[in-house]
Amino acid sequence: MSSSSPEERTLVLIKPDAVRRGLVGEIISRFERKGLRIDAMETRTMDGEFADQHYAEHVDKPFYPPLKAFMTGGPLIALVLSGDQVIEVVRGMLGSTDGRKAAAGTIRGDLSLSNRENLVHASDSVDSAKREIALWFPALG
Ligand code: FUP
Repeated sequence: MSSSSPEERTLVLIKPDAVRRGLVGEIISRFERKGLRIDAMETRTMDGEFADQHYAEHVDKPFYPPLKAFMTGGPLIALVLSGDQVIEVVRGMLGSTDGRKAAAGTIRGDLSLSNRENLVHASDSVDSAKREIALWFPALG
């Protein structure tokens, strides 16, 4: 790897429940304290079409209609974070999908009691990070 190669990147969404509950600062500060860098950050509100693109792998699942309503129901914060093994590191910081089951010490484990309103999304693989960064921040893709 040449010294000019960028470090690994991931796409993170601080979801509408976190914005509504005033947890944006708490969540971003955990990422900063971990040593991750913020390469992009913007407040956005998703429309239905964009949600279908973002959640392409879930659109046919039974939980998708309420998930879509939740995710399009208010502003969220979209970020691109970078750092060593950032994809796996951030997934570990989030904890399991269901906040009721997520381990204490994780963002969802400490702050969420829901399987849907679970505060944060983060890319789950190199391929999904590439796809999601290109979708949300085409200039960085
Ligand atoms: P995660 O990778 O942990 O964000 O979880 P998934 O990709 O499996 O699911 C994406 C989102 O769908 C979750 F963040 C919350 C929502 N979801 C539900 O609402 N109900 C479910 O049963 C599973 C997921």
